[in-house]
Amino acid sequence: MTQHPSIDRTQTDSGVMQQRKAYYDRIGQHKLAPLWEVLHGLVIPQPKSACQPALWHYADIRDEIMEAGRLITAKEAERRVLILENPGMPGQSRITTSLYAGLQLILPGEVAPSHRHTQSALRFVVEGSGAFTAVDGEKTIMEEGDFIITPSWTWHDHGNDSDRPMVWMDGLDIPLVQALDCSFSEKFPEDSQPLSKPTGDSLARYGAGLLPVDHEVTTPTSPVFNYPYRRTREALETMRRAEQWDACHGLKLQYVNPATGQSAMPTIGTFMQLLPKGFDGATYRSSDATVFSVVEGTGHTMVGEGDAAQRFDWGKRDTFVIPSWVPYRHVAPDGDAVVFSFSDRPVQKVLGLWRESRGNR
Ligand code: 1HN
Repeated sequence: MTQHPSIDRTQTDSGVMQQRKAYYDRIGQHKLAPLWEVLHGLVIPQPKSACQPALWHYADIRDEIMEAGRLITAKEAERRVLILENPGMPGQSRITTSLYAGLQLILPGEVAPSHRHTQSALRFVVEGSGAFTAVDGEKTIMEEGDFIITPSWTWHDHGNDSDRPMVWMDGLDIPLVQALDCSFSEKFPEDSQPLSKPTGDSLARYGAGLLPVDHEVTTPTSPVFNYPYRRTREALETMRRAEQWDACHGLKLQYVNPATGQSAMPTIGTFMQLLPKGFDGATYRSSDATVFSVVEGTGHTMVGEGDAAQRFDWGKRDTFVIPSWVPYRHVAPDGDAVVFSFSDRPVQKVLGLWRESRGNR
């Protein structure tokens, strides 16, 4: 077999390497680079993420959250939030590769001033009762376990007229929007936006299994912006009687936009699941890294496989994150557990990228 002299193996390898290096330097001057040096890192056989599994016990961090309340006001901070930073991506303000999460504190009497941005946000109430958020001219009072949406480019401000601190988890598509270079934002001229709708209007109008007769879908985000936990919990409690348990998820529901049947938010999928007492889940993995927030009960999640497996023991108000394609299984030995979660699944699905697998496949 004849070979091109320049890649003749009889030449010393180091000679070839030197020639290649010189070549790479030369083409670099033309803003060119050799794909063959990077191809195997670009197109890998399965996800290998910088995102690491991580767990935040609320009891370990609550004092530090409250300390932030003594060090800076919500108004000065604009948003007084401790970022839940993935330990595999320090300094990058992200909990997964595509999503941001943080814990926001709002004290009695405080206001977080009105602004809007292209990033979509969710709030998941972790502690407290009676604080409010206003979105697009409507106020909603928030309770533990409520899932609230701030759609892209809607004015939003928060306040706390209750007599207790409120802490919620923020989930935003910041890294996703950053990757697309389409962050826009602006401040509202006053702290609070004017209210144009009665409290509860959206839930009544769009969240009662009905829609206004002439409703037209103009945005991908759900017109319901507070999904009260009371209703979600009741759905799970009624459905459990059917005893149709999923081997991996127990009883898991997804929040939907009632006007489209799609996910409630276009970029973030949101879920609530019930793990009944004694649940010993089968192994599961999916390509959407997922953030979990425990609403009720205790349990543990086995993360990873073999010697690398970790056990995350969790209880009420704890947060944990499972990276893309890392196998895990949930266990709830001591009682019922209810767990909220979110991920970029809707984005992966619309792009035809999403995958899941069950068991040890
Ligand atoms: C934001 O607007 C909020 O409105 C919370 O409460 C967290 C993190 C980054 C950028 C904007 C909020 C945020 C945020």
